[in-house]
Amino acid sequence: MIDRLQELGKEALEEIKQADTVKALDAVRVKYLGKKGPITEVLRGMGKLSAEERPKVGQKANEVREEIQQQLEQKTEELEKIALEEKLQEESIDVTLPGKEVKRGARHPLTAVVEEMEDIFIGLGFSVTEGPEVETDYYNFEALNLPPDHPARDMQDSFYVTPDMLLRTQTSPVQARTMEKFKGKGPVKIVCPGKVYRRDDDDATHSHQFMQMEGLYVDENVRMSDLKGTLEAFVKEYFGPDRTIRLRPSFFPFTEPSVEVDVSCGICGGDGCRICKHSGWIEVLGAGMVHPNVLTYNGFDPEKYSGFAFGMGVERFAMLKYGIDDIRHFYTNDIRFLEQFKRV
Ligand code: 2NL
Repeated sequence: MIDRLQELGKEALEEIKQADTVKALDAVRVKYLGKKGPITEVLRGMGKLSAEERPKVGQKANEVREEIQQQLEQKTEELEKIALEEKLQEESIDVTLPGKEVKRGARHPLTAVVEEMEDIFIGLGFSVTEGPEVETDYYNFEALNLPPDHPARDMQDSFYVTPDMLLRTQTSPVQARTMEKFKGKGPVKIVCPGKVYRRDDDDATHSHQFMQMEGLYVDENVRMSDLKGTLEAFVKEYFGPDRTIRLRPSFFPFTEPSVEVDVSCGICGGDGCRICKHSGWIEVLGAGMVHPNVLTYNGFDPEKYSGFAFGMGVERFAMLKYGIDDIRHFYTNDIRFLEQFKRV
């Protein structure tokens, strides 16, 4: 019996050695130390032994059992340690790895320029007002002193939606609507940015859809000098304090008198270069004193009120500031073009 126990012990230790999971070890435990295991069975058969043999076999059985128990514990500890290490290895994070790049978007350059222009005019006391892009003939033309037979109303020059509705050709209808809303009581001091549409063939300097920003100031005693001071302040803020403006006589149906506004060339400082066509000046916008007919049409008494108005192309201002040579860049949306304005 002692030999049998010795053998069982050997077998058990060998199986413990082979076991490579906690589960396998458990199976070994049940197999050798369980109630139906061989050692229990040997102990059960001890009744048949002589009084002399009994304690010897009992002692051996205990020894073997203790040995197995101890080996099981040790091996369990070992396996648990290996399992923990594997788990730690698996879950380890290399904090020195570079992070994943997060692609950031950016404002479209025209949005950025419109917002910068708005900020400047807000600083000068203007409010920002927007309105519909599909307009009636009345607000787009008639309210602005363009009678039905005026050449600017030629069907060939505008996108008509119905005989009476068209895509606005300038943002002035927003100003006309605002004046109407004010019911003849000033002051009205607004800038109106937005998309406008003209039936032009697209090229480097023309686009059938472009952005405009118009301004309107109607109050008692608004003078030409107010217009000049406002535009000069705007240009210095937008292009830089070294730049100046000059006004030249011009004509628009909605203003009288009307002016064309030039800004001094930022490349040559006024000496003359290729950019300013050797004149030292660059034409940037049109303006004038609001025509009395326009005041009357929109409910303001021209005897009591006067006003100035101006209109400028946003693309032109953006092109001059950032050295862009083709208006189509704003609308083809090549990512290589747009990415250059991430910090603007
Ligand atoms: C340009 C410059 C201009 C206006 C727009 C305007 C608006 C109202 C009354 C009077 Cl409600 N004028 N806008 C004035 C002068 C010039 O635009 O180059 N346009 C083709």
